[in-house]
Amino acid sequence: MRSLLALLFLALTAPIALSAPLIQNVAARKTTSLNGPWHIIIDPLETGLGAKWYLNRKPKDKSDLVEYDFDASETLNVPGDWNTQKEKLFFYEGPIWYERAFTYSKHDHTRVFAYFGAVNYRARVYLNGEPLGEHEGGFTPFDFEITQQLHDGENFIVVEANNQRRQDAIPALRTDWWNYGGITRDVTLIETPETFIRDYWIQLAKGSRNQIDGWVQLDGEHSAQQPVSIDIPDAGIKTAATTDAEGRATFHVSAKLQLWSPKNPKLYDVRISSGADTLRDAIGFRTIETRGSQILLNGEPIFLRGIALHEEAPMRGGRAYTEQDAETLLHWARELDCNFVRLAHYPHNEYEIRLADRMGLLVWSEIPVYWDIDWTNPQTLANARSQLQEMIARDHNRAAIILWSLSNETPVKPERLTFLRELSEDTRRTDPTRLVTSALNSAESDGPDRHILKDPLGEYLDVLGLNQYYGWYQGRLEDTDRQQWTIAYDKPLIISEFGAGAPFGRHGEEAARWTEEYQASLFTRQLAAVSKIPQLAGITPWVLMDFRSARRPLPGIQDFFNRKGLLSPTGQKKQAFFVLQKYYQEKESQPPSKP
Ligand code: GCB
Repeated sequence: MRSLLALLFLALTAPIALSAPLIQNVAARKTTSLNGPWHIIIDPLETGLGAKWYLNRKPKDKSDLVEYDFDASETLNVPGDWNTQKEKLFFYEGPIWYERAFTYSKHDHTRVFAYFGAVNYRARVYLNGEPLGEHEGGFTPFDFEITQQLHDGENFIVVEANNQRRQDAIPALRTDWWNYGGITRDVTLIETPETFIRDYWIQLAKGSRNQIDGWVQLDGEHSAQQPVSIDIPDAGIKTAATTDAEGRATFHVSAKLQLWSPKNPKLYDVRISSGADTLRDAIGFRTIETRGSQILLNGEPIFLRGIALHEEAPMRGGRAYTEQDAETLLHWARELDCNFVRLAHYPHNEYEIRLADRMGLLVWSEIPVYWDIDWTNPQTLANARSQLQEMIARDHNRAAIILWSLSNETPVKPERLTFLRELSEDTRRTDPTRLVTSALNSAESDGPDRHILKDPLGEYLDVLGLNQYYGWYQGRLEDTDRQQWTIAYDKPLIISEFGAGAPFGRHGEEAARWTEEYQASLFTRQLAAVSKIPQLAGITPWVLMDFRSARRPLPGIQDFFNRKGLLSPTGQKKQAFFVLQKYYQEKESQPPSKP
């Protein structure tokens, strides 16, 4: 029994990601990009692992049998999904082996790490034929130290990327977005001193507007008892701390700061140094809390004028991964007069978060615990916990992020509550400074035209998200305005989704589905209805731009796109865009009253 319990404990606590703790702020370090063309071998029968393709072998002589050859194989661009780069891979799900040669000049007294922004979904990584490790989770970064395996001169790196869906994975088998596979974000080699600043957390102390609480984590042989300095010249802060036996220096410093907000997204130049390592970051300081059903930013009530979006590339299609993609998407949100975005349904790339920080857009960031998953499987829980930790680890210095979302539209049942309660506790332990939310969808009927939200998960959230599709999946368009929702908690509510499908340019009468008129009318009616909910603290309608989904085959209308976007994939604005824009402009001119 004891060993069984021990096994269970191991299974519950064993991290799925076998990579080391994340390296913070890659852009500020000495790096070499491995972006560009990589050779690929498509491996639908999963031959590569057994046949050790990661050895990248060449025939020794004319009689030697080697049945693969990366050098002679076709290429895919990294970063990028494979589905939109080659037509034959459009629906492909399974492993693809990537290989790329590079030269490197090694330096004494330095360490080198291979950092992957994201690989969807599972990655096994090898350098010069040696395994580095593996990683599960398609939207979070990971890194491996390669100091030992790296050669001075010629090297080759091999990645097996596998986007096979699995019942026990996160997400599981069904999603309403495209399962874009491959090395979808930047690949970077990072060079650091032997002892270096791996991570740091510099934010206002919880509940305080004039005290910065922080820590700096060193990594390396000489990380204990080391001096660390943190300077914020613009705020007149120059402080020092010493690391403990684990290499962590903590500090508390009082500060007179211009607080970060959508109206004044002030970022301070922060300089951290220790020994041979120095880093700079641009960090904003703000508080976020709730009081009853209000969300308070820097102590003041704020209404979140939001929009939900996928990480789908505007104009060219496929997974978004460039700074330019983020610029286009977030500027559309800004044009709508948003101060808030819901980044659905998984952590988006770091360019987007950093841009939100600079633009003053508040962010809801989510892990892909989506619909029904394998709630009772300890490996699935470990996987969710690890994706959650990685999401927080990468972005914990970003003022823009105010909400960590644990899940989207998960069915109410006891095993799901146990699972999500665990994630809620993890989030609070890891980051007590931000709010915890989830997009719920279990409002029940409470009489004619009345709905009540009393999902027991609400107890473990700071802010409730509610997705409801009255007028589209449920009920009649013309009855939408008079719907009423009761919320069984005295907590802020965000209507985290409503919407209707319409391809750009498809017109007809208001009552006709798939027309811009129907969509615009639904927006008008939904906005009228949800505005009456007393706890309403924000809205993120579904969705900024049409996005690809294999669940949406209707020819001539969907063509494998979810058409609930306010914009077409090439940026044409539908009528509903202007309905929401007008609502937000009016909302902005009547700020929420102080209690
Ligand atoms: C939802 C989901 C979202 C879908 C959307 C839809 O409730 O949260 O991922 O794409 O509905 O369009 O059906």
